[in-house]
Amino acid sequence: MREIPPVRLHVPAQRSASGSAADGLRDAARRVLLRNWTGGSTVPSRSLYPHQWSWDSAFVAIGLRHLSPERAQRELETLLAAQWGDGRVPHIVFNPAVPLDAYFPSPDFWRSSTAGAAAGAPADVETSGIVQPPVHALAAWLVHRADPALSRRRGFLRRLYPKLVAWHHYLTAHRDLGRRGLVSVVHPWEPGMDNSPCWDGPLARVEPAPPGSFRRADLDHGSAADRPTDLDYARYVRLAADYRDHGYLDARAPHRFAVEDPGVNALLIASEHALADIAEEIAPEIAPVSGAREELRADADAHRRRARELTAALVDGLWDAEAGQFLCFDVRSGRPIAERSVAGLLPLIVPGLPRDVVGALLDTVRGEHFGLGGAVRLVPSYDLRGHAFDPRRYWRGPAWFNINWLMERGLRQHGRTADADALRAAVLAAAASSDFAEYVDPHTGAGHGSREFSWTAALVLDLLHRTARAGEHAPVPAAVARPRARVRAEARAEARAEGQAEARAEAPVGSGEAAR
Ligand code: 9WN
Repeated sequence: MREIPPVRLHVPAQRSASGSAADGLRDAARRVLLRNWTGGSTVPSRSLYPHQWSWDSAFVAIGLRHLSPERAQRELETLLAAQWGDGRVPHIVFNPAVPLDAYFPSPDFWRSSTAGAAAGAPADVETSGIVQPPVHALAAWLVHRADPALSRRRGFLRRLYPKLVAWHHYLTAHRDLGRRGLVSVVHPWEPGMDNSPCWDGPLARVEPAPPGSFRRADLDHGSAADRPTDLDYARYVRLAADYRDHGYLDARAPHRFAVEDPGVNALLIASEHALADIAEEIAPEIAPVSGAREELRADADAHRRRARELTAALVDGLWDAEAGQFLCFDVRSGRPIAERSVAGLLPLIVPGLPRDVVGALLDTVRGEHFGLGGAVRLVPSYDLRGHAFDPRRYWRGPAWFNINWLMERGLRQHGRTADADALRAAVLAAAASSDFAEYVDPHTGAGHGSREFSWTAALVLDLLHRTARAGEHAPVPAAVARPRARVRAEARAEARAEGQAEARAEAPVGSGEAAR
């Protein structure tokens, strides 16, 4: 088994003094990422999630690139080293040094290296058998942009590109369960929004695993009032066990839960655009004699074409004009799911949406159901007026930092600069006051879940970096200020770590300038 020993880094204690609030926040975020780094990747949280998670690592890499572009590259490389032969990128890569009872379901539940052998699960590392949203190509592109010279020297994009292509191919070839040109998720953990009210209907058809047949580890660290219920867990377990018992083979598994989620599909589209950029970027690095260079240029066109086809399928299949947002679609019942999840707003990051769709989405973000700029400062995960709204329970209302980071990009991409600036400021304030919480109550900003959460810290670093480059003044609370001398010394160290990081500010996701 692969060894990823936990490393101990010296992290100076936080001090209060006169450094600027933004510097203090940056410094605190940096410390979180250093603490949560395990030598080849980052754990989402030392207590609740002590392994590597797929979409967490993508968001972490996006922030880590400002601290160490090389670590950011390694974060994604470590994840993709655990990719399966059929192209899937598993949602968890287990650290063999962590005791089995630290997280459930543990490697002995998934048994990937044996049960997943027919699907090409690696023999030398244990993983889960399900997936998470495909943010990785987008992350790889952003990481490359932080230090293109280092990236070229390490062959970062050249090595990752075929893996990312295989990953997208797995999703489009094996997961179009509804045969509507869209990707389906087969477990509530796959869209990353585990306990969304959108899953209540489809999950109700799943027979729960017997209560005594498993032991949850999450309640050792998290409050039961925040986490999914035991009944939800029993159904999660049943679905995962059924998939495993069918060799994780999509053609064989019963997939009693199959849902087209607009968030997952939107992220796939954004990542297809990023793949086009990556193909164009690496084409000149390939020897002209082989013909591979021309192939890559053709690949770039194919990625853009696929992105357009997926966008058309997204609008045809999941747009609900009356709701003013995208809805999930229950493939088993053949019906849309009448719940407003923030996943239905994430297509704002997709370039090339019809104008009326964009207009309606922007109205919905600020309207009564999501209340941005009115009832709330951060976008909630679920309808503020929904029957299942709960401001603190997992994905049933709280605001999450990765989602708000994506929404900020979406708003900015569509020219809503004032809204994007306000959202950015609110994200920074909530992260600072909650000690980088996993998520917050959208009304009060009170932190919930674990603290020192990696993607919260990483995305704070990313927002601060872009703020500094744009010369903007994001209002940041002074909760984490510390001495100026230390700030300067660490800024010098950071500059060294960043090496030749580009001084160019990023343009919005997608567009011709995708994700620069
Ligand atoms: C199951 C790690 C993950 C996130 C998910 C979040 C939560 C796991 C859990 O934590 O899910 O994958 O045990 O609840 O919902 O988005 O990737 O941070």
